[in-house]
Amino acid sequence: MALQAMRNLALQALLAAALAGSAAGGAAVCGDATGDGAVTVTDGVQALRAAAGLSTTCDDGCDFDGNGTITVSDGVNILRKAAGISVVDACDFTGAEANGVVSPALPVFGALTKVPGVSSQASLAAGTCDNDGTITTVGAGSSSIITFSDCRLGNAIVDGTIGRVVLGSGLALGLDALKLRRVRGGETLTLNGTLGVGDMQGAAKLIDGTLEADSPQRGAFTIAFEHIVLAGDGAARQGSLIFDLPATAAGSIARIQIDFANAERPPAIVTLRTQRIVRFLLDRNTGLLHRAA
Ligand SMILES: [Ca+2]
Repeated sequence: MALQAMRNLALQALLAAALAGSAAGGAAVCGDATGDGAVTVTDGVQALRAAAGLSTTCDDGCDFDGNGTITVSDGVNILRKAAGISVVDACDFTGAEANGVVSPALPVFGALTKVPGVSSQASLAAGTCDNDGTITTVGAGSSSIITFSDCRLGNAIVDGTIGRVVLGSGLALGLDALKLRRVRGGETLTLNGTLGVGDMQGAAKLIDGTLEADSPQRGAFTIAFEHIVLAGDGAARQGSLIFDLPATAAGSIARIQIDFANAERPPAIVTLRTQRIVRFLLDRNTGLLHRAA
């Protein structure tokens, strides 16, 4: 009886630890398809569904051997883990980490299109948010200040200011503590720095410059805009967005480069601190990276 009681206590402690981990949104667990922090038969079934091409809750946690695809073998190994059988797990959570860096930053394009002279489309240039938040523009002509307050733009809430100065060849935009908060997930990013905006054919604009980014999860890093062509509809159609994460930043990722081109799913190259390269494709609708096949 005493032994059984001790086993029960140990089990409870393990369960409490697992629950605490998931509640804090902590480290992902290899084999955990449902995201509850534990690995059960349900997770194995979800992986087998993914392997069969059926709807599933799977993400990186289902690719048990970390080879980039979810197969029957992954599902079987997750079932083995759920049964308490010793198996080697090698999930690669680079995708989740890369999305933590990229997805809170992409809404900056939505904010830029609200600056007079950046987007020529009246519907985009009009100072309206998708919620009750506000965009206020003070000044006009050669210089103005655009202030965002609790303004939902697509997947993010935007707060802070963008200063705008007309130069001979275009605009200079100064981002002053522009805060982006992703609605789903709640990650935040604060941006400071200057971007140059030049005119191109039609309604398109050319954006160059480097911003200082700061996030509670990552620390400080930079985001470089290299000849990014912003189409009239606010979509990036050419150029590169490069995230440089110094050694002081948290995580295993050193650099992320998204090459926009005209592709519906632009390629993103993630370089880990180990020099290993992992390739992704960006889903423009969700702003999320998915592992390239
Ligand atoms: Ca696999």
